[in-house]
Amino acid sequence: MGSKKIMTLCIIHQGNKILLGMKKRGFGKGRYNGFGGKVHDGESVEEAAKRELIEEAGIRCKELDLIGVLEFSWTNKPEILEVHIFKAEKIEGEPTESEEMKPEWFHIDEIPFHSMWSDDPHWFPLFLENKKFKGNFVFDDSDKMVQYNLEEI
Ligand code: 6U4
Repeated sequence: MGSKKIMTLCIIHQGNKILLGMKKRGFGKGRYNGFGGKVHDGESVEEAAKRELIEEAGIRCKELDLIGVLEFSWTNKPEILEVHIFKAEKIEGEPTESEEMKPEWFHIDEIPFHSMWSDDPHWFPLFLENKKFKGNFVFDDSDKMVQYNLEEI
């Protein structure tokens, strides 16, 4: 039986810069990504996204926009991740390093795709233009992308 985990991913986008974090431990270690994690029992997906922003980057955010939903799966395991991707513009507080993430601002022309998940170059252009999307990506056992579908909605 496959199990589906609902997760959040939140990227701060202010003008021509975005805030990413270098993941310091666990799943996706050594890659830059937005902030996020598993949705806990009893909280909404948006509440989870806000909680993870506080926990991982030390910033609060009142308004989040859901831009995309992506499903990630692997050829060698039954797990499926359903990741809800949010954008925030206004934040309260200064991004602060946590045990899990080291936050860093990037110009949108210098996004470090070579150090990110390989699906990111596909959907980031839509994200940056506020175009809503959904899709799914399949990886092999070394996290190489072997198949994908992506559509604007
Ligand atoms: P918590 O609740 O923080 O313990 P945990 O199970 O540790 O959650 P975590 O923090 O490792 O999850 O979250 C993984 C993060 O990586 C989520 O924000 C979703 C994101 N993610 C997973 N696969 C991804 C992929 N292929 N591309 C991408 N982000 C991905 O851009």
